[in-house]
Amino acid sequence: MIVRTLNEILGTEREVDGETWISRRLVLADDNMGYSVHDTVIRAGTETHIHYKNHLETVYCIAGEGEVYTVADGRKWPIGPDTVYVLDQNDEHYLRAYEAADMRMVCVFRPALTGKEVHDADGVYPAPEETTT
Ligand code: 9YT
Repeated sequence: MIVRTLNEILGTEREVDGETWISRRLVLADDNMGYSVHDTVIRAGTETHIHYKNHLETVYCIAGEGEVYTVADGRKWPIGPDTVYVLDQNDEHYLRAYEAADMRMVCVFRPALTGKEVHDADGVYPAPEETTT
């Protein structure tokens, strides 16, 4: 069994700063679970363009308020505590955190991230070289 705390990964290479967000990667590809799990803070007052063409992501919001704008249908989805959104179509979107407070999200990626990824200019993470799923 693996046991890990947020506190012990803060300040290590498992903590990745994407400017508008900071991702604390609790479970990664080398744990061989087929998915990765991140505790991610979205900085208040920011907008992030995201298009995970190579990954599926589920995001559960536990704090803060914001919205997701999905490009394909032009819809705005309010996101706040106790709300999950599921990017089951590799949906291109804009994630906006309102000014009042940072958002805190639990993110699950399949296939798992290796831990080194940051978004490219199109909001994409590169495809994994190999996956366990
Ligand atoms: C919610 C979201 O997609 N934020 C961007 C960062 C990403 N989830 C990560 O790597 O933790």
